[in-house]
Amino acid sequence: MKPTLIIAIGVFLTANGYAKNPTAQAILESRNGSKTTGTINFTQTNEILKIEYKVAGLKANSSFGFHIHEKGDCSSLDAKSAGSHFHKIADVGGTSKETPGAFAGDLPQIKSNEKGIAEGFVTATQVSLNKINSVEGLAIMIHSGPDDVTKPSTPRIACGVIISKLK
Ligand SMILES: [Cu+2]
Repeated sequence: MKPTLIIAIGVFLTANGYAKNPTAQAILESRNGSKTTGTINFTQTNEILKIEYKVAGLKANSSFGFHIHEKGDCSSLDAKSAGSHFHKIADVGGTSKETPGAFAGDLPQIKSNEKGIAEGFVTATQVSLNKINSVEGLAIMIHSGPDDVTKPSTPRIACGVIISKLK
């Protein structure tokens, strides 16, 4: 009887998000009349969240604000349904005039090539797929221009809800 019981507990824990390297994915939908689409894959390894992106339909050879926003709702045509940036962590260091404070969801910018494709990964430690500062169910956003804390943020051109692959 005892071996059967141990196996049953192991399956239960995995189904509840205790896998060693949790993963998630967001499929980007274009917003504000853009043609931007893409896929973002998330992998948590210990304290580091790796965020791999492949985005197409961008302006060529440019930089774009890349953030996690506080609500997993990309439904509005301007993507403002996703709210502000996720979780303020300091009073300065943010990415736009509207969000001058530093936010856990402020990620490094992404850059497009001559074909308007951005591909690569960034890592983050202020957000995770674990219970603390979890980004599961939130939105990942691409803006039409670079981050500039002295200016209002640029329009939101692509948005996707971050969905755990375990479910
Ligand atoms: Cu943003």
